[in-house]
Amino acid sequence: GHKGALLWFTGLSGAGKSTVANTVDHLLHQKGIHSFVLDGDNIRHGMNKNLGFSAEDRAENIRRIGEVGKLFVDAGIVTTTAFISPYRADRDAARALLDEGEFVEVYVKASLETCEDRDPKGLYKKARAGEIKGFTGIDDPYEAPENAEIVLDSDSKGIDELAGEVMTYLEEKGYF
Ligand code: GGZ
Repeated sequence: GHKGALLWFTGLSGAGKSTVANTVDHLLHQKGIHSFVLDGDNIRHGMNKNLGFSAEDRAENIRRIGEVGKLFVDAGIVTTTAFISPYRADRDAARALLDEGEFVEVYVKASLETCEDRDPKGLYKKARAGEIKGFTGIDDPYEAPENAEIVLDSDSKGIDELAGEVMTYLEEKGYF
């Protein structure tokens, strides 16, 4: 099997990227696989706290995460990233940093309606009210993946089932 891998989660705010990524991370740990999660908590609040949400800043956010993710993979760690990463070109640039098979794009697919209904932080409500400008899915684009290795149906399935689908993919493809 492969040593490291970069599991690149993408999807709207509220789709469940972080939750599924953390569950996968937990399941990998249980199997004795060295894994780590890169998400807003440890990246946007630290290394990338000088970046906002313009297209340029999102591109730079994703570029740095791709570079850091590559370092983790080179260290033999199965790494999950949980960022909206709305632009296809930015995701493809991250993919291009890794070797064939090391980059696994995981599209956490949820309709805008689902995400707005969940609205765990009340951000969609603020975006609808015009209090946040350029919110992904409301007045900023999300370019859905066309060739993601894994597509997770977050409209109709729960966290544990979706995490299980990621584990099954990794097992079937010989990652562990
Ligand atoms: C989208 C925003 C925005 C705007 C703040 N658009 O639900 P959250 O809160 O935790 O997830 C969102 C997070 C998105 O940061 P990412 O680093 O994943 O974005 S990107 O990959 O596009 O760089 C949301 C919050 O930050 N947030 N303003 N305008 N999400």
